[in-house]
Amino acid sequence: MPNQFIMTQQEGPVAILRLNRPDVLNALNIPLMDELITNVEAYDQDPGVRCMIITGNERAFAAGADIKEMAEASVVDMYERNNLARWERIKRVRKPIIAAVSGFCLGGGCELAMHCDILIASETARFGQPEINIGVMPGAGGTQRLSKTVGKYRAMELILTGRMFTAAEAHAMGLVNRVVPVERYLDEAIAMAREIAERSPIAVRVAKEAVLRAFETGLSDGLDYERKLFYMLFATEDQKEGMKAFVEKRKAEYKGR
Ligand code: DAK
Repeated sequence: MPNQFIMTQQEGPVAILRLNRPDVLNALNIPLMDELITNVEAYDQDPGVRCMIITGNERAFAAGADIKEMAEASVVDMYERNNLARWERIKRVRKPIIAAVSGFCLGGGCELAMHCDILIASETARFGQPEINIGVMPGAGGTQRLSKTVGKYRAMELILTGRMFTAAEAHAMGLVNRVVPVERYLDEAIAMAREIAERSPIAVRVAKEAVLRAFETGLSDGLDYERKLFYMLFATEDQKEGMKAFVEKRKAEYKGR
């Protein structure tokens, strides 16, 4: 079925997914989320793709979940929609995802960006978890991921006041990797995605898994997990190729095996 709310584009090993409901600042309704997930999962399976970018437009990455879709919902409606299952599927993607953020990145939009692995922001990006202003609270991991990223006290202030914060603030708090002029935020994300795509795809996926494990477990278990994955990589052709290429002073050619 053709996409309605997601535009996709592939540049070599980099897949770009653009949220596309500009009239409502890319508010994340269920059809958009379903399309996003279908496309992300397809790219995750596609051996020609090594890194993904999720982006919006200059005015908005996404201004949150679609408030109009939720406004009249009952608790049973929310339960039956089972939205969390959708977010869980994004969490399970194994290839790296970069969020290229400009404009509003609010509520579920900010949570979507935090589901990604690296955040590149334009100077005009505005982040926030404003759910408190409409009588609710973050529901797609915001209270947990923001707290783990920026610390308890900053997260409390941002979630309890719902105020927006700038890209510079987000960078200072460690939520954003780089802030660049608005003309360059997507190019910067593509450049970084290309850099990642040159590495061994299997080592990249396994390293992502190991880093994410740090958010789920204690240090000893995490170190144990890391060690096993590290040993596992010695069963790959890419490990042999990477180390051989270093010794032979040439560029490695990784196959993801
Ligand atoms: N939902 C629906 N429509 C939205 C929207 C949103 N989140 N944000 C903006 N729009 C629409 C506006 O209604 C307006 O539509 P029309 O009136 O033209 O039809 C259009 O986009 C342009 O917006 P504005 O006219 O308001 O533009 P401004 O520049 O004046 O203001 C703004 C921009 C971003 C400050 C403002 O639009 C705003 O405050 N938007 C709402 C931001 C917000 O509260 N975001 C949080 C939503 S709650 C869950 C997982 C996640 C979530 C929930 C459940 N589960 C797993 C169960 C997440 C919840 C949320 O994100």
